[in-house]
Amino acid sequence: RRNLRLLSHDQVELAKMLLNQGQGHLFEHWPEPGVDDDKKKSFFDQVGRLNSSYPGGLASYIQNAKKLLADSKAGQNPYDGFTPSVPSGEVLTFGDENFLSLEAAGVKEARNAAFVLVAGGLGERLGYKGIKVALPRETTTGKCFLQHYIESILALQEASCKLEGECHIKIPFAIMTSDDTNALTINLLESNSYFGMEPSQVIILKQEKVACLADNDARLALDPNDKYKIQTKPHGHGDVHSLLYSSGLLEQWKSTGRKWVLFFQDTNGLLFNAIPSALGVSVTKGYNVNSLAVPRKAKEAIGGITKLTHDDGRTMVINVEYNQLDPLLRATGHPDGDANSETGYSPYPGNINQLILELGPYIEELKKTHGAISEFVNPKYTDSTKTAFKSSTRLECMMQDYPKTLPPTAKVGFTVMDTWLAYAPVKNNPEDAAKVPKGNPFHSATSGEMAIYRANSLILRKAGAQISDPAITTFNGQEVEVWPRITWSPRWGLTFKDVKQKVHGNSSVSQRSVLVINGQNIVIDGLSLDGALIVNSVDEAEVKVTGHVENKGWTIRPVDHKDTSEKEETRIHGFKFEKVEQLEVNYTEPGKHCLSP
Ligand code: UGB
Repeated sequence: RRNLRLLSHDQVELAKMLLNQGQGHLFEHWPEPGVDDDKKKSFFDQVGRLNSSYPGGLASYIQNAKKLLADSKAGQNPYDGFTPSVPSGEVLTFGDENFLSLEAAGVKEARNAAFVLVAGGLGERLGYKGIKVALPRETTTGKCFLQHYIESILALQEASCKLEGECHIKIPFAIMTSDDTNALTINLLESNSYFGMEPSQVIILKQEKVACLADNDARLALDPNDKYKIQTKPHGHGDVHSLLYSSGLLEQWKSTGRKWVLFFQDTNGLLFNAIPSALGVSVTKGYNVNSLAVPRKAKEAIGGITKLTHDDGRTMVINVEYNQLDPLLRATGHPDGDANSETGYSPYPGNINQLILELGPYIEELKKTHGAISEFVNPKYTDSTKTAFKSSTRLECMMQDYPKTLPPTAKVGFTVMDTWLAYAPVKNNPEDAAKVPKGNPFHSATSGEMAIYRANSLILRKAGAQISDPAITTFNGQEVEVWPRITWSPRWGLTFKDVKQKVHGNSSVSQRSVLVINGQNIVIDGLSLDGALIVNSVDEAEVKVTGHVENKGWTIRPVDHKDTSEKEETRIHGFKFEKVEQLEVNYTEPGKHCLSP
């Protein structure tokens, strides 16, 4: 009590709140005033931060925790009373008429969009020391994920504005960071001039961790190494909703005419292949919520999009996380649980956590919840009495749980696309990836990069070019398809229509080839490539690439992930290129040019 004199008025109120919430243990060990006073003040600074960063403050956090911990102790399943069934949604076929028209609708609408990247996770499963968005998306050009995302947004902005004649809209791009990723993300942006984006377009929102819980009474845990500090852990990617809401950004976007908010994760190098058509689906179907999905292999570590019907008649279409889908199915008359159907895939589409929300209804919903979304708790108990935890726990939330609180009138849909086109995350370290059951995706740096080449090769094939079949090679214990290393800048091939206009059917690329297309007005017409070719051009140049290009090219050398003489990025990829011979051409002057060796 005497320590209260050290505190400001607001801090005294926080202390009272903590006492009312049964948190007296946090300061019962405090010595008399005069000892550790600075530490006591900084304790309350931290309490203030924890209080202001949670919707409804720490008192709400503690109340929510008490309820969720009691439910967990009672063994209550959040899906009790719900029966799962396979929902219906849009299933797109790459390259058909419907796909092309949805892409066109999406590009048109992009000028009304805002993008949000959740990049606060450390990526423990990948075991990479740096931030994941700084990893190369592919090592042919070495461009990192963040550069690719920014260039893709800028390409969409440009294409969308062109349709309007002259327009000067800048698509906003928000990035959610955390203490683990914030400084490195800002540094990556600043040291690369924001990869060509205007700095004012980029908004950084840092998520805070939440207080750890020591027991079933939701008593907050003190840091084992510092008795004047509350232990904290990440709350999860669901924080993005409260941050967007409390920062006022959503209202600002609405006032500047934005209509859609597109959320995405840190390491999916194929994602922007899916954005134009998925946004087209949102627009044409009028979806308030549109989740992107891919066919899912049973037990794959991605959630399943599921229709849940409650005994009382309520229904919702929601992601059921992979560890909960199997028990839910078993408990509701599916003895095989999470199993593949005769198609070889789970009947539940796999959530890839790319969400498109319609801004108006999104704001209205968050006003009701003050940005809070459904949470869960996952304590590890010491024994079956469930009275004590092995280590402290905390509440968690996931961004895809946003639709859980929506009224039944909300239009919640999803869009399924081919995995090869839309989804290749980099999440697993080489050892874990090598242990993935045969037939399931590795989700490693190796598979993530190879997926880029496969997608680009298949897109060019669909455009009519002859692309050789892949070789099968093993890197870091993972057997992967190695397609020709074809990459292009987003401005060159934003949509399939763009690619079709720039690639003529009389072109061919051999398996051992490398093709880098870097410039907007490059047309591949009658090219026969067997080696490495890099074409760079300025916008004002119109370049036709034709004729037979043959050279020794680039060879691929396997690198063992344990080989510490190599850079960490190279080790997790499991290979590196040796640039033996290549043809690189740079068109810097306006006008028509022809590369015809
Ligand atoms: N992230 C944050 O920004 N903050 C956090 O506190 C935590 C994460 P993970 P996860 O891709 O297919 C999700 O760890 O959560 C960011 C879906 O839940 O890579 O295990 C982090 O930086 C799952 O349904 O994935 O699984 C990253 O960008 C499925 O869709 C993102 O959140 C799966 O992703 C995801 O974090 C998937």
